[in-house]
Amino acid sequence: MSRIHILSNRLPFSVKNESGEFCLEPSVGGLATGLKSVYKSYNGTWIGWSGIVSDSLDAVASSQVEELLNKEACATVPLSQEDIELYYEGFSNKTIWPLFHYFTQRTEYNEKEWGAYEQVNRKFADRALSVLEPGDTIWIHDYQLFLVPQLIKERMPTVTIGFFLHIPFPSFEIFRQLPWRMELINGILGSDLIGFHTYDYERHFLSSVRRLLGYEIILNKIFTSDRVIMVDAFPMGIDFDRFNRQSFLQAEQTPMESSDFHQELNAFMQQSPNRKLILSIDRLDYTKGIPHRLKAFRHFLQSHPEYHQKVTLIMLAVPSRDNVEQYQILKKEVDELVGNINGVFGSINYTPIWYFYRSLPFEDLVSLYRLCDVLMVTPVRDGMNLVAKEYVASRTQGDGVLVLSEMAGVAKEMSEALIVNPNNETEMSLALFQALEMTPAEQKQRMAIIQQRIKRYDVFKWADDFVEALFKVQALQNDLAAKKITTSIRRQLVERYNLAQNRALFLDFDGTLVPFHKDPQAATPDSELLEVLERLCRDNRNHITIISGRDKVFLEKHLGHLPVNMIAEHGIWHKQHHQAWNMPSIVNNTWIPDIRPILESFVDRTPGTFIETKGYSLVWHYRNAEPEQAEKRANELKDALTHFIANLNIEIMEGNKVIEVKNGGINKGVAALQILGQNRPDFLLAAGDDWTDEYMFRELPDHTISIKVGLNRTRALYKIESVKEMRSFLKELAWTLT
Ligand code: ADQ
Repeated sequence: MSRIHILSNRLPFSVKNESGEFCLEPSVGGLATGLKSVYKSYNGTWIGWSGIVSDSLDAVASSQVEELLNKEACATVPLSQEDIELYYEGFSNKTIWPLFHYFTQRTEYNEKEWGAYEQVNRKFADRALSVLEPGDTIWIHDYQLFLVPQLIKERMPTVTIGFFLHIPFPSFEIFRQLPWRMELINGILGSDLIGFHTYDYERHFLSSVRRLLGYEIILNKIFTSDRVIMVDAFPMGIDFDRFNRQSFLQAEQTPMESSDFHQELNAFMQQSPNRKLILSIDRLDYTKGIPHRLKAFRHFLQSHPEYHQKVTLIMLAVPSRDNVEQYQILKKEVDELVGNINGVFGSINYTPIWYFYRSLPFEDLVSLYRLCDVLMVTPVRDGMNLVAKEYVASRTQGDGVLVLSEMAGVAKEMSEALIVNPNNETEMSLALFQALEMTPAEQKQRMAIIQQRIKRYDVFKWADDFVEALFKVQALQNDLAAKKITTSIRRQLVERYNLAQNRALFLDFDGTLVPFHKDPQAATPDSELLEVLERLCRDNRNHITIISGRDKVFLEKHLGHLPVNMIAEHGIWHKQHHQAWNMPSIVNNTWIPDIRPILESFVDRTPGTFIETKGYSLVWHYRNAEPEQAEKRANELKDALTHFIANLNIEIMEGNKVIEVKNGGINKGVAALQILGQNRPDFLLAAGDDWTDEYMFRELPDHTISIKVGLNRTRALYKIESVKEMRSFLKELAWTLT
């Protein structure tokens, strides 16, 4: 079984210096716990930054830290103060973080920080490569390391790479604003499996891939020229049992056994038994909607005076990224709002908001989750939000209400919560009222459903699912690669070619000999291709046929000077070399005036599409159109045409980003057999890239060396990755010494 390594910005330990002695303190967060179980059981290493800047350690100290971490199967990536400022606080948190959370006005674009991001990603990749062995698996985490998958894949292609994004992936209209969008997207696509918290983020990502790179996407698989990449949603869970157990434990504790914080809370509740508590917990971040929540609470107090003295908001904000100016500004805004609300609605014995700007130990966090009647999680954007899940896991009493923003990934899993729009103060205030008034029976009913779900899909199940999907993608790639022409198969084919005395080669044009181009008229043979074809033709044992969907004018213009056979329009026109073009089957084009207006109406309604008129067929091209709209229109067009063609002897054929209407019964398979005639070659090769070529693979005799260019399913005997590879193979044949 292959080893699985983890790569993340931070290692799952904090390094402490206690009176000159370094020691490690393990992170107890859910993610660290879930992933520890993965890398430990698969014998891997966790690679990341230790949390101490390298300039603050001398050589002896840094090797001590390194040694301590090695004992825990961790490998460190040293980062300097400058790295942290430019790569982490800079590009990661001033560019990607705000942009991916839709805060375009806060997004800064800084060349120097981008340079540092690239350079630090390279450091992470280098460190990973020093640990990785061919065939290993690595799971990379989050937006700080977008470029690493590609950097690893380029240098060690046999490593299986998983990538999980913990924050939202924004819609294309947002993502496109990034000057380095191509670098970022190509970086992620070095992965074999890409995971997001929700289907929406997955959808946005696929849409960016489609628009920026034009790769073929079938369901959740991306087909690049040489690989297939799987994309899926894995909603991250928490260590449910840990919160649940702690909560049960606290229910049984005597006051003396519990923490000071817990005792203080209990004392307060005894003095004010009718007080309802609302909880709010986040890192102090502008994505979390803290000011919005405070304003909604103010709105609630204004509209419900009957609740004065009867409700308290406990607001916990964990200091976060406080070196970044925007976070300092937010802190000031929150301080002022809290002061204002407490000033207006408070009295000597009533403080509406208890505000804590600090982190709390786990036990105290659970005390709060247990004690508070309502949890308000109302971020303006949040990848998932684990606080909501932790609250649910801690409600061993079975009651409690969640007021949840629809902008948090977690809302997708908790439709039983009260779902609100965080920008709608009135709605949030109403939801708060509804939460406070909800009967215990209804609370329990809603909570039970959520609890079941969160318990089942915990962080361990999440990690297991991701790992299982990694194995699945490995198997899929092996399956797709099963027909790949290996070096030894290639050698055998060249040998067979050398021994043969009568060779026939059927070669498709677009996608096989030349790559696709936005403008089909610009996809012409270049000098390299012409040289290969000329050279192949020079050997009089070779009979080359270019078999294409192109019209005869195009083929004649670009290849007419070569002694090759040509088949145009998928088989309507034939030309044996040195002879004139002829039409071996009876076809007509009287249907064209009836069908053309249908295609024209689709061109009018779908910008970027156009009609190509060949002698006996019509083609609607949609490669340059907005991809999602074009796919939809392509289906509509097929539908519309089906009604019309029933009584005409014509058929619809779908190629690569084209829909072609042509005479029935004519295809590349029939055409290839006609060209072959009585000839019985002892080396017969057919190569093509799309399903119009599958006719050829089906009709030609069994001993044909059929080659599919690309990775999709095929009836061909072999697959070759790309046009480039195909050319290299043909070159080898052309230059072989016989
Ligand atoms: P975060 O933005 O950090 O995570 P979240 O998922 O809510 O957001 O996790 C916060 C964690 O910090 C929780 O485990 C919580 O218990 C803890 N915490 C918060 N306040 C605390 C306090 N005062 N004291 C102690 N602990 C406190 C990013 C993304 C999220 C995504 C996670 C995981 O922004 O959208 O859910 O990663 O993928």
